[in-house]
Amino acid sequence: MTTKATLLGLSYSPWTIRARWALKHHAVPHRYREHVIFLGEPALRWRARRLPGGRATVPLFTDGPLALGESYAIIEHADRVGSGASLRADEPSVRAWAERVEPALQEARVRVTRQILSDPEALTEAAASATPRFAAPLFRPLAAMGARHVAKKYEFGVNGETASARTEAALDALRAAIGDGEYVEGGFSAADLIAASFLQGVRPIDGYIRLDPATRRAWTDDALADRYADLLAWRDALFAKHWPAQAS
Ligand SMILES: N[C@@H](CCC(=O)N[C@@H](CS)C(=O)NCC(=O)O)C(=O)O
Repeated sequence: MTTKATLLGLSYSPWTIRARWALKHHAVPHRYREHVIFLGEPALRWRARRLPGGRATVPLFTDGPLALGESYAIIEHADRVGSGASLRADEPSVRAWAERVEPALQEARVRVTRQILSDPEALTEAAASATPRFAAPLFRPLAAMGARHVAKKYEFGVNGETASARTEAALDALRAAIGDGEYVEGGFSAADLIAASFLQGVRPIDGYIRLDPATRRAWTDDALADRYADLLAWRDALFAKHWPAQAS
């Protein structure tokens, strides 16, 4: 591949999954690079230096002078320049889903970060993203610094009651929108990418996106997974039908 376009992301994270899905769906040439939380922050800031203000986050798509630091902007870009059926990212009813699930994603971030901090195995797995596997247990303190870095960056405490009311509200809205149908907004659209990737925070998808066991546990909420098993089944079917198989 000769393209210089790059998507920097966290492969298991909902925001990255939806952006990556859109790029793949539209066959937008790019290479994918995995971000390393905390240690990768200086490189992320450097890549994001052209973005106006705010936090440097992933997914981050860069292509020459173009830098897109919001997952929805990446979806819109893919919809504009790519090939294949439109994801209707410019339709207000489709776009609204990004805002609808955002408070729930914030809840997931808090829950997952606290969970990882409290689980030595999950910390070992996080450390393994930056060190050789055999040495990873020694680097748990570094992984814990990474988790605390996330808490500080996104302004929440590492202790306390974990809320799920916003997640439940988003899940109920999603259930009502899908009803007996196949898609969130009529036909396959960016709303489905957003909804399916949001469900990572209930129970991560199996078989498409690699996740180590303790990290998978941290992302799983068993009570919600039981209550919203219908949505997880919907998500699994959507991945089976629409997740593009080609590598990148
Ligand atoms: N509004 C942003 C939110 C992205 C976001 O929250 N990214 C987080 C989770 S993937 C992140 O970059 N975390 C790692 C870090 O900040 O180092 C978007 O839609 O792209």
